[in-house]
Parts: sequence; C-alpha cells; structure tokens
Amino acid sequence: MNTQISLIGAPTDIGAGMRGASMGPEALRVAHLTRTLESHGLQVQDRGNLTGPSNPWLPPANGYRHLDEVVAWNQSLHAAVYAELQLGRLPMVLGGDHCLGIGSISAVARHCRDTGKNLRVLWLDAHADFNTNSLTPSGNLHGMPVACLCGFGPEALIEIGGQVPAIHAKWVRQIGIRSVDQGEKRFVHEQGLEVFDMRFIDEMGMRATMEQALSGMDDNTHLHVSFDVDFLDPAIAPGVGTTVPGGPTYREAQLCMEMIADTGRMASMDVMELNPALDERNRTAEVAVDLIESLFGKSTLMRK
Ligand code: B3U
Ligand code: MN
Ligand code: MN
Repeated sequence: MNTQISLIGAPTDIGAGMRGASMGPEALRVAHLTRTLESHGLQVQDRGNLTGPSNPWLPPANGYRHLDEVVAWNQSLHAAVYAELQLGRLPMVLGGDHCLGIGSISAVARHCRDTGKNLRVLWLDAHADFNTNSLTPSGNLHGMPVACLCGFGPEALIEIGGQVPAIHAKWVRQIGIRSVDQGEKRFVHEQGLEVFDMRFIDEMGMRATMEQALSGMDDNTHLHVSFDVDFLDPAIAPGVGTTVPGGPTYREAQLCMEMIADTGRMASMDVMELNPALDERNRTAEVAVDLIESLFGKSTLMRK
C-alpha cells in the first residue's frame, strides 16, 4: 500500500440537511489523525483546507439545495484529489458532507482512466445516496452522490470528471445500508448496485460480507473507500447529521476496516459526514480515527 498520505480538508455542509459537517476536518485533526497515521510508519502531508462558497441555507430549487455551491466545492475537490494522485500519493478527503464524494471519486476515476487501472468503490454508509432530484425527499445533494457519479444528476455535477458517467454501478459495493427512500430503492435495483445491507450482514456476518465485497480485485485494482461515518451504529458514532439505528458495532466495523487493509489495494479514501456540533466530546471523531488506523493496518503485526 502507498505510504504517502495527503490529507485534504473540505470544510463544508453544503449538501447536507443539517449544519455542522463543515467542522469535520478540524475535529479529525484534533483527534490526532496525523500523529496516529505517522505512528504506523506512514508519511502524512496535511494540505490544509480547501475553500469554497459558504452555506446560504436556502430551500431546494428544482429538487436540489445549493446546486451551484455544491458544484463549486466539488470542482475544487476534484482538482485537489487528482493532483495528489498524479503525484503518486494517497489522497484522504476529510469532509464535509457526502456530496463531496462526487469530486473525490470523479478524480479517482479519471486517474484510473489515465493509468489503466480498474476502479472498485467501497461505499460504507447507512444510506445508498442514490437519489435524483425527482426521487429525493429532501433536495439534499449528500443523498445523491452515487447517482451523480453513475451519470444520473445535473449536468454540472455529472460532468466534473470529464467523462459521463464517471463510474459504472457495477464498480460499486455498498456496505451497511439500512435507510433507502422508496423511489431510491427501485432505482438502486434497476441500476444493479451491489448492496450488502444490514440484513445481509446480520445473516452472513461481516467476514463473509467483506469477502464478497472485496472479491474479484487483482493487482491492477485501485480500491477507493468512501467512509460515511453514519455507517456506524449511533451508539458508537452519535456525531453525524443523520443517525440510523442498527448499524455495525465497533467490532464489526473494525473487522470491516481490517479486511480492507489486508487487501493492500486501498489507494484513496474519504471520511465524510462527521458532525462535531452533534458529537459528545469528540468521541465520534476519535472512533473514526481509530477505524482509519485499522484501514491502514493497525492490527497487522508486521508490515508486509
Ligand atoms: N436518503 C435521504 C437521507 C440521507 C441520505 N444521505 C444522508 N441522508 N446522509 C435523502 O435526503 O436523500
Ligand atoms: Mn453518505
Ligand atoms: Mn449516510
């Protein structure tokens, strides 16, 4: 695995239904993200925070809240992530709400096209984030990034990576899903997204789930992990805007991260939706850092 990590802060809640995810990057830093990664022999460059439009907190227009601002943030993030990949580094995006997955993953997809890599996206989330402006109950773009990446969304967003669609639904594995809107459910099914929902995890266990989700990768696979902190059960991660009960426990989440680390294929990642305004003494940020540590092989006794 690449040991050169670049942290990219994207302090915005522009796509969310609640304010506060804009403070996520700083909370992760306060929870000692850099020092923790360095303790595992990784070389970390904190690139600081991107800037972008502030949150005007307006109602949705045409089914989208703050579309122009979401486009601006994602364009800037796309450029930042793409630049790090070109430098041969592993970009870690510190969100920010999950609408930023559009800028991040479109950049990863573009890099994979440049380099002839196969992209696999692991989407760890309570939500499928596969709404469109006609399906969304909220107009919040953090509920739409996977659809946008697959080519279903407003032109200005789906075009950010230079090719539409940026990714194909068959490259995506969603894990931990337990809240999908009515119309969104049908659309997920129609597009053939591979979803390992909580029912699947309950029945099969996290080990078999991850074995399946990670199967079919090879030396030419670029693995991107998009970690929405609301993936976790609210008992261990209260600091998110949209908690959904019944998520993975601490142990299940650890195993999930460890099995990803074991592949050695992770080459980019996002940490999204952490909302310090809703947290308790930064404990959700600390859990997130702890799990990120496992993603980079904390429990591995010797670096391979
Ligand atoms: N599916 C709902 C709720 C939601 C999606 N993603 C988050 N919340 N974080 C929606 O508004 O699209
Ligand atoms: Mn999400
Ligand atoms: Mn979510």
